[in-house]
Amino acid sequence: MTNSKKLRNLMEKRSIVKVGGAYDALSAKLVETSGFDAVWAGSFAISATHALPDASILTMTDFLRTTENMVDACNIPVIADCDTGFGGPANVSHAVKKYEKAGIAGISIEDKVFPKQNSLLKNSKQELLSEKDFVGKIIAAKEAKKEEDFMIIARTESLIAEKGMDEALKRASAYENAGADAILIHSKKNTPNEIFEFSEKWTGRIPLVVVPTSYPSVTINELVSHKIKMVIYANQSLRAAHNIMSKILKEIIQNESLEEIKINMSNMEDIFRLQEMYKINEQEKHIEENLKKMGYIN
Ligand code: SPV
Ligand code: MG
Repeated sequence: MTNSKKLRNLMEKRSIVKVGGAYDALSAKLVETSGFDAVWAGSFAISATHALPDASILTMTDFLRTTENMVDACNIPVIADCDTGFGGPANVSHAVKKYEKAGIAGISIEDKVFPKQNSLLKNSKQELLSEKDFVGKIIAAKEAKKEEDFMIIARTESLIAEKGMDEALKRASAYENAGADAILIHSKKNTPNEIFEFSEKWTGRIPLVVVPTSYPSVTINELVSHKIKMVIYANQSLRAAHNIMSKILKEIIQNESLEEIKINMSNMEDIFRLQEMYKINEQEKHIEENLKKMGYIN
């Protein structure tokens, strides 16, 4: 079954699809083994692991390479954050073709002007692209995909850009008409109220997706009861890794020996299992048995 079909099935079967943010194959694999339904390859986290701003600095190829590693490591579907689609409609078409070919289950594109800045950055420039131009990108995305199931998530930044609820609803509706498969409604408020208002007023047929980074107190039950079909925990894995890594490195440099380190680390066994080191031993045994049978060794 293709990854995009897997994602479509999850959208049908689950009351809410839980998506965990990742920034490389290791974190994507941990998202999978922790029980999430799908992986979010987010531009903030991937840019951060390159120690670069989340501001359309990395290229499509950079994001694709990282996301392909995640797909190769995982059995669950991977959804790629494609920012503004890397340019105009022609860039969106190209991205959709490449991402679909790489086994990515779907992409998200947002209605901001290129170059964009992270939506949650204080005092940042948050300029919306015209509705018409973004609809053009959705048409390009829809026409470029080969598989019907490949999911095109249209993300409106109307609330981030403080353009109001009516604008958000009008744009979401236009994006549905243009062929989007889901609407990501993003908010920078520290309560879920405007997301709930949006969902209550939303009369479209396609599902709603949210990223509750700025309103972390929202519960799964509240999201489900407000008809939210997908929740993306976009950057917690990155922030956790950054936190623990900074602490442990400081401890190591300040202490005489590793024995004095108080912070828990995973042991090497945990990592060996994740990278499937033991499979190599099994394979070697298997090859040896075959070589014996074939008379190459005794
Ligand atoms: C990301 O994870 O890159 C996102 C979500 O796009 S946010 O950082 O909130 O913009
Ligand atoms: Mg992003």
